[in-house]
Amino acid sequence: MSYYTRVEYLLGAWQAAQFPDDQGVEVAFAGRSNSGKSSAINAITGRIALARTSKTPGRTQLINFFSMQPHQRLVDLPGYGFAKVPPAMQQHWHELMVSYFEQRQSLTGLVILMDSRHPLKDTDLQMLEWAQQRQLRCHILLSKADKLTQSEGMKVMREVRNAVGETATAQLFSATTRRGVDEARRFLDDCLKVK
Ligand SMILES: Nc1nc2c(ncn2[C@@H]2O[C@H](COP(=O)(O)OP(=O)(O)OP(=O)(O)O)[C@@H](O)[C@H]2O)c(=O)[nH]1
Ligand SMILES: [Mg+2]
Repeated sequence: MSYYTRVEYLLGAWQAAQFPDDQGVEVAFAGRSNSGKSSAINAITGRIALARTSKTPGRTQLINFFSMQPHQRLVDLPGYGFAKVPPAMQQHWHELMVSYFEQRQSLTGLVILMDSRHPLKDTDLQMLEWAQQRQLRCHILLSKADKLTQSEGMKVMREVRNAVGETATAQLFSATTRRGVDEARRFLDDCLKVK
């Protein structure tokens, strides 16, 4: 059994003051609203309803922290790029994300979820740039790969790998079929070695 199954919900933070102690290591999951971040965390940890998923974009408004062991965490970030969110909320989201990325010493890796049918949007590129500025290891999950044929999947993976170059690694992923779970865990394993 994988140690990811030992994961537990820690807390949801609406402000930086609520983040758990900045000790140990953590990997954050970022991506557009509805890209499948919460579903990916559930698939990777093998826990069906650990992170709440929704058909309504913008559901996860908090930064949700989960821990496998003390000082070893996965972080479900609120989705970006959802136009129907009121401007004040977008502003709050932006400030919360900036303070998270600027402060968080324990952040050792970033997973960016992109719907494999709509990858590389402007907001995804901005997230990649933040990761680069922070010199964070970055891995792209091309999600919902079950919606693509084999050849469509290969094509999108080639395109994304070409576009991001050395900035990030990328793979196809499906929370529904669990395709790519082992590969995703290998990235997490590398980032989550307790310092
Ligand atoms: N077919 C398919 N649907 C998926 C997959 N992963 C997620 N979904 C669906 O996509 C929708 C959004 O998934 P979530 O995991 O809630 O997405 P999220 O990125 O956490 O969304 P926010 O928290 O709103 O930003 C849900 O209806 C999921 O069931 C997948 O691998 N395959
Ligand atoms: Mg979510």
